[in-house]
Amino acid sequence: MKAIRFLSSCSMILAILGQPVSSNVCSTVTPRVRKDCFPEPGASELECLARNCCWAPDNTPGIPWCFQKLDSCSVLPASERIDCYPDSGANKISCENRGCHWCPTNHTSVPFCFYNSKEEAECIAKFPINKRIDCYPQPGATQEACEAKGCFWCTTNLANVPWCFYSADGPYGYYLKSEPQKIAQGWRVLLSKRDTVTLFGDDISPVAMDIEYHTKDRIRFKIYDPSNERFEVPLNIDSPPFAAEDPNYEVEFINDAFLKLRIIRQSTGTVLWETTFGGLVFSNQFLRIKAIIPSSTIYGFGEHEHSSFKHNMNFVKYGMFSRDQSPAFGNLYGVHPFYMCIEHDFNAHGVLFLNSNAQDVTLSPNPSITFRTIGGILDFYMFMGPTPENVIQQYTEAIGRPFMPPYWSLGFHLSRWGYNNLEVLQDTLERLKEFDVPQDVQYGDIDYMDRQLDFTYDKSNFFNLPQYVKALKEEGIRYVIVLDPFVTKDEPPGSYKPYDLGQEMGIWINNSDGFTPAVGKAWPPGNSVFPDFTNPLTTEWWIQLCTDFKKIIDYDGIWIDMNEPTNFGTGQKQGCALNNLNNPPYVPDITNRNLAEKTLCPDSKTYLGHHYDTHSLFGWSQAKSTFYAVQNATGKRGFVVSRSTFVGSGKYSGHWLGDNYSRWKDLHMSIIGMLEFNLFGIPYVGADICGFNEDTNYELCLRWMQVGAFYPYSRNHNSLESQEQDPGVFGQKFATAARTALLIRYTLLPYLYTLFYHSHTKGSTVIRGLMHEFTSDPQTHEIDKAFLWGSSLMIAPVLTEVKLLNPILIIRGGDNVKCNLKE
Ligand code: MIG
Repeated sequence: MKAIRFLSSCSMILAILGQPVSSNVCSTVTPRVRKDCFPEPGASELECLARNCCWAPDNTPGIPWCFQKLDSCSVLPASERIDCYPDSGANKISCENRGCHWCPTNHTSVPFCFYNSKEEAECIAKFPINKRIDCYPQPGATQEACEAKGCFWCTTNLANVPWCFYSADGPYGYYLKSEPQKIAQGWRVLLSKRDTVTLFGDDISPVAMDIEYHTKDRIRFKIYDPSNERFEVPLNIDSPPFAAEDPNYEVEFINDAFLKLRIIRQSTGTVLWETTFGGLVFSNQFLRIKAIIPSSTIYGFGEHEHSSFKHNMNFVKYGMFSRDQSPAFGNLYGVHPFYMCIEHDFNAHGVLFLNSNAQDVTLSPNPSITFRTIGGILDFYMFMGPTPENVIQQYTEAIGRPFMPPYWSLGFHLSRWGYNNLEVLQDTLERLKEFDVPQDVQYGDIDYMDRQLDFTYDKSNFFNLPQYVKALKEEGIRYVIVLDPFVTKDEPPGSYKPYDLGQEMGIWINNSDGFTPAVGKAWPPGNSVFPDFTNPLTTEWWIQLCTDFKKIIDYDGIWIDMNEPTNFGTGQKQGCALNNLNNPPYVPDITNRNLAEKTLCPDSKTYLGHHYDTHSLFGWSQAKSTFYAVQNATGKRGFVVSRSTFVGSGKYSGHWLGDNYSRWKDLHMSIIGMLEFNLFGIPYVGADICGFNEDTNYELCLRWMQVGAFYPYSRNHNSLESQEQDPGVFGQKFATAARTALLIRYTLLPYLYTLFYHSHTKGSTVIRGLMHEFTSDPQTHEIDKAFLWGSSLMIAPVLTEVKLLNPILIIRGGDNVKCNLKE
């Protein structure tokens, strides 16, 4: 075992002062990059301008009307720039690390690296931005409130640099309480809090940090409360009894004026992670840790819609808390606090932050990453790679290897919400057959159900569904049913077994009292209760229902939806009480900063703890139960796709990227989403081909069929109100083109199946970015419009509209109703 080394360090501060300035760049700030300057309610133009911010109303929800002046290059005429880098060696990175603006021009006489105001220059001189530790993470900071906490106030035009802060070099945060102690798996360190600054009170001290040398390529470091148990994610990653020998990493503790932890790649000396404990916060409902990382080439964090695979590190903040949310900027259905980083010499490593509480992460250009969560512990795992594939293999070794999908599930799947009756479903499948479009799987969405009640079917509109499913199966087409997690409590007693049995078994999520069921509202008539899949009894209940239903509809797999879990209101019917779980002092940067919105109150009780802690685990725990239920019911390998996922879900389910839009942009985003889920250990992934929300069109849908033919999970799915978009509906020409693309897929299925086998046995990705295979070529690092199947096949699709030479407008139906736009 390597000893922890104790080193000392020193740092230099540089600063230059300048002159006052003023200007207005508001019109150059695009709505998307606006940074809120008036987070509290009731902004008016006058009050906004008084803050020296820009005012521009915008109808898009979530876009601030009052925002900071951010376009730092044009804030000032170039001649008025205040030089920030009179010494030599300025470049974008060195300049921005100093906290200044980097805007090269054609005139060498004006500074390229500069301050925009005297105030900024003075602030940065005293408090370099990379030494600022946010002292007011919640919105609405004012100078008074800031200074009352004992923190410094100093505004800047730079995006997301804290205005209220303390200094990384000051006597803050935690210090070493006693010499590190050896434990069997590594080291234990006790840290004590200095009581100079508290952000939200309730700070825990001392805290313990364990550093466990799990394998040669996996190290864990966790900070926890040694005297009280706190919530921990029940993932059970193997923790070997003794420290691994000859690890590929080293750990350094630097007990200088500022206590630091470093994790270093043994072979190269690269510092992969550096934390200064002056910035550590470990209070009951706010935990924060910041790490300096070795490069800004990072990938991962989810579930979000990212506009590029390689992250923008320019102070981007991502919230994570599972939410029923169509892809948009914000927290989506699943939670994956995992990233992969490519170092300067092209080695790769990965980091998991194993925490299920509502959280957000900020990526800063230093480069650094700040993690903030409102519960649990700070539990990190690092995977040493050194190739991107090795990183994911090591990651899935820890969290669980992906399930082995049945061969049939690699074929083409067809779905929609709103066939509404069996005839429409039959007609749709008939035209696929007529045009010889291959199809292996058909779905039943909630419209097959009787009044959207799980484990029923609509006996009038889908009268012959059981027989039809049997007939499909004779033709080799599998059938997958959707199931929602909510169960109505308002059917006549004795008439709806899912409720009656669940009630008898006591398996619902409860209110805060721990025994009355939490009641919300969802699709089924009446009000609904929510099964608690963290309770092992719930799995028994679910297996029984799924097995019973298999005798009625002979399904082959289960599609689990709405499992964030979704509730149509905000919290239970009666609302959420005022308490510290429902109203924590800090709410991470999640949509509308509301933990109960579209779900249950955080103080609801599940078997494993409060919903506050377990909310984002719902989809994961349900996927696990459903996987066993499908195996039990079908006696086969098991096929589950889940909307909500968490770290480790890939062991039990695949995933589709949710309710996307029939827009060209979404076609590109689907590739990024798939690449990310391959990093998350969920390689069986795809987006709704042709787009879910809104009407698609001929060209978009055709291109999407062509790209979708190479999704690991290839399913065309559509929403209730949208025009039909199956590959038969646009007529012969379209169908032939779709068939051609799908036949390439079918020809390659043995290769795809082998890739899944490797993912299941070794944890490899199935589709991967070009950077996985050509890591040492930095040009590949940003490529996200093309992707690879394994190591040997590149797909470089058309993702933009070219207005097909002979554009065809389809109204509805087959060839007979198309008309040529030019005619
Ligand atoms: O409130 O089951 O993401 O794929 O078609 C909508 C109906 C519920 C959301 C899913 C979508 C599905 C739809 N569901």
